[in-house]
Amino acid sequence: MIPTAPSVLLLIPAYNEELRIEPVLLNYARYFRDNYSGKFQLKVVLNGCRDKTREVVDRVAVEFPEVSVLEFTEPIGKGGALIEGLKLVPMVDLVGYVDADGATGPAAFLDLINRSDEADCVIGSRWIKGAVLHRSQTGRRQFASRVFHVIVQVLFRMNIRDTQCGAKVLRRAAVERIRENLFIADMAFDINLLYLIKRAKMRILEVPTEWTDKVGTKVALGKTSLTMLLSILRLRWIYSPFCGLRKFFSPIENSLYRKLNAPQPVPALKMPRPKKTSSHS
Ligand SMILES: Nc1nc2c(ncn2[C@@H]2O[C@H](COP(=O)(O)OP(=O)(O)O)[C@@H](O)[C@H]2O)c(=O)[nH]1
Ligand SMILES: [Mg+2]
Repeated sequence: MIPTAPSVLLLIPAYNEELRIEPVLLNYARYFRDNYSGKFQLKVVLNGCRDKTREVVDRVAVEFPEVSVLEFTEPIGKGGALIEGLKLVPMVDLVGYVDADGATGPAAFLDLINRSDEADCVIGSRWIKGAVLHRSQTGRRQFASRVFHVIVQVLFRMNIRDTQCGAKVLRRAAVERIRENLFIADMAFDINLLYLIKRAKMRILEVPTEWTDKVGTKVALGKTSLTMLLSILRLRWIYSPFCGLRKFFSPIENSLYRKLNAPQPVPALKMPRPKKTSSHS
């Protein structure tokens, strides 16, 4: 236990998670009460759930007031939910996020917090030495994720082994520097976040993590992969010298998002773009 531990806000984006979320919330709340001396808050960010996730979270919150909910009616997606949650960052020293399915347990999340003095952003990695995978993703999912990894590396040259692990911790100052330029609302949100951190020359540390893949994924592989591809191409384009041409193509982009029935990128991407801060643009 750290004696003067930083205050932590853990965000859990959740969509139709009534069957998976309750033990996760209980585990985290109990574990952090017993093992963490700093202030710990857990905020579940919901949008458009058609099941009883809200009721489940509210029930846990009665016993554990450190658990609370932020709810939106619009289909803002996982990324959109995290963008909203990150607006709460002025209240805390560290903010992190994990999936609602418990793939990352509280001890693995605390490992990331404990390394936060070494970097602006600490991310769990399933693909570096020392990682423990209790149950891996399906073969198809692993294949799609490795293809996505190669495309991300070619487009952004970030040299991060696992951009998609759902467990990340950031310092408040890091979030405040990039927050206004986050716009990817779908599952490719992490690329948006990591790329902005790299561009701002802040440090990202990959820590081997413990991971258990869970049944009941919200990822529909084909549609989600296409949406993520569209989003990272858009991100690359925005931070390229050809950014000015985008206005001619944005109606096409927008109609593609609609066809894919995907969460629309957050429109308030602030222009002008932030000053170039790294050699790779
Ligand atoms: N708020 C919100 N959360 C979402 C949405 N889609 C997925 N999530 C959450 O994002 C997290 C990752 O989804 P998950 O199914 O675990 O993906 P996987 O681990 O990559 O298979 C889970 O906590 C989901 O509930 C969404 O549209 N809105
Ligand atoms: Mg998951």
